[in-house]
Amino acid sequence: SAKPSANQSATEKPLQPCQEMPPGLVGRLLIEFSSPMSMERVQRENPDVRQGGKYTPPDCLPRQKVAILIPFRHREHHLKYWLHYLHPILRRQKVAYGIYIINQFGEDTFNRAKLLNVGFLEALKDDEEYDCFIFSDVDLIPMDDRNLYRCYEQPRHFAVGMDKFGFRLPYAGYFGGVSGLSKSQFLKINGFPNEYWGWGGEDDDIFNRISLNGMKVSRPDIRIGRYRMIKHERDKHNEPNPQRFTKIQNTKMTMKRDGISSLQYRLVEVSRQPMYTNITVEIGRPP
Ligand code: UDH
Ligand code: NGS
Repeated sequence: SAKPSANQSATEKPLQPCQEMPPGLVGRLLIEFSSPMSMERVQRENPDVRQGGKYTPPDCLPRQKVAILIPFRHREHHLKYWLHYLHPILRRQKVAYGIYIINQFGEDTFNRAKLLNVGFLEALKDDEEYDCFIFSDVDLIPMDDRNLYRCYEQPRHFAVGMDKFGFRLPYAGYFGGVSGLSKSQFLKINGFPNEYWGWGGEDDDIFNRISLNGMKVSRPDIRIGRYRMIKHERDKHNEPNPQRFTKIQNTKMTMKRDGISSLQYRLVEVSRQPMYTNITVEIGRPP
């Protein structure tokens, strides 16, 4: 007979696998951004989150280990709300997870997809057991905790009904906002493109990669996949990329050479905060 492990005394029953549909979910949530938020409050309300923004369910064996990656620069205000809402939701969803902020160093043009590629490799360096990667904008909060942040048989698009689009999918191939791929799905598409500088198109390129590699995007029901976006003005140094329309026509040719296989960056700092791990990275600038 097996010896009891450290967190499982002889008198306790062995942990059972977490249920497919966790019993503690509450469904539709009230999300608002008018009351002020502070990191102290987030910490106070989430005492069971470990240093670096890590969590493991105490009462069942999680089926997946999920790294949540957020592309980031100068959005501290949004991050507080994101952590305030997401930690309790993710806890109820009963997966093991870690939160990673991928912070672009310097003031050159922003590059969302390249930051997410960096996040994939750096999260695996931190913990090689991650088997699922969820990519979330910092300003998007799910309005229903039945929208389960985990990986599926097919690449997942979570943000199907955003308030700014009248809670509808803006177009059939939309893959923006919040998405998730297992490690093998991500590697199958050679990760994300590194060559989309500035705003737009990188999510469409990722959608193309998925389709071109014989996979099909899966989504939650539109009634469950609802999101609120924190309103904001366009950021500096993230202007619409004029090359995006021609680039998304060429995914089939570019995906083999441009991706996780060709990623280059310089790590500036990794710092473990109580509610998240901060990875600051220099990713260069457009040619
Ligand atoms: N991001 C940053 N910092 C930046 C730019 C982008 O953190 O300077 C991250 C952040 O996670 C953000 C995501 O990248 O949620 C996507 O960028 P975005 O929020 O700029 O894209 P979105 O489509 O907005 O939400 C585009 C500008 C809309 C202007 C509307 C003015 N009313
Ligand atoms: C498409 C963009 C996507 C973007 C989506 C929603 O047109 O990157 O709009 O944008 N594709 C191209 O520009 C080629 S939004 O309304 O959120 O600003 O995600």
